[in-house]
Amino acid sequence: MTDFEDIINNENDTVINEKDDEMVYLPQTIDYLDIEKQYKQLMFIHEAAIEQVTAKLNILKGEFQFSNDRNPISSVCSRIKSKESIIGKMQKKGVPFTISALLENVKDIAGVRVICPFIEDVYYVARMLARQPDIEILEVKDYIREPKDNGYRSLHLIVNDNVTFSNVSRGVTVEIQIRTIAMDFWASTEHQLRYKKDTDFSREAHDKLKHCAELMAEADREIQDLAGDFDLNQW
Ligand code: 0O2
Repeated sequence: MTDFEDIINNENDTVINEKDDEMVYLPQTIDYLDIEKQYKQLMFIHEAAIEQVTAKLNILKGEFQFSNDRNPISSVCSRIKSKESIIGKMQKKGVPFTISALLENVKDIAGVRVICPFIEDVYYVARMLARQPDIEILEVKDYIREPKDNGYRSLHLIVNDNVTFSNVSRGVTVEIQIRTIAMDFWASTEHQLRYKKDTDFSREAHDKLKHCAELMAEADREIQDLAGDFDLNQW
C-alpha cells in the first residue's frame, strides 16, 4: 500500500505535533517528516472535497441564474482549517495529537460557507444538498432555530462527500455552514472582534453583540415577510 492509500484509508495513528512533553506516542525524529507528509496528504484530500462540494454548489447557483427570477445562493466560499486552529480544537477536546484522533474529533477541517438572501433559502439549499447522490448528511446543527448563547445563527451540516482519486474512493467529511447575509454580517464581525481582542468579551460587549444578533434576526424575519408580500419565488 502506498503512503497515500495508507492515509486515505485512515489506517495510521501517528502523532502530528510534538507540543506536549507527556505525550507517550511521540514519533521518533526520523518519523517526523513522514508525519508531516501524512498531514499534508490529509489536507489535500480535504481540499479535494472542498473543491467538489463548492463545484456542486456553484452548479446549483448557475442553474438558478438561468431558470429562475431569483437565486437562493448569493455566494459560496471555503477554507481549509489552519494547523493552529486544528491544534487548538484538539487541545480543547483533550485528545491526543494523532491522525485518527484528528479525523474523529475535528469535523470541520474542510469548511464551505453558503450565503443566502432569505432564511427560507437556507433550508432550501440544505434540502438540495441532501438530494445530491454523492453527499450524505451525517449531522445537522441548527443554530437558527436554537441560536448559540452569544447570538450566533447559522445552519451547519456535517456531510460525507465521496471523492474519487486515481485508484481509490474515499468519504471525506465537510462542514457546510449555510446562513443569511444578515447572519453572516454578524458572524464575520464578531469573529473579527474576537480575533482582535484575543481574550474573552466583557459582559457588556457580550450583551451588545447578542443584542446586535437579535436585531439581525428581526431584520431577517421582516425581509422574509416582505419576500412573501412581493410574491418572490417560494421553494
Ligand atoms: P474556524 O476559524 O472556522 O476554524 P464540534 O465540532 O461540535 O466539536 P464546534 O467546533 O464548536 O464543536 O462546532 P460548531 O459549533 O459547529 O462550530 C464550528 C464553526 O462554526 C466554527 O469554527 C466557526 O466557523 C463557526 N462558529 C461557531 N460558533 C461561532 C460563533 O459564536 N461566532 C462565529 N463568528 N463563528 C462561530 P472554528 O473552529 O471556531 O473556527
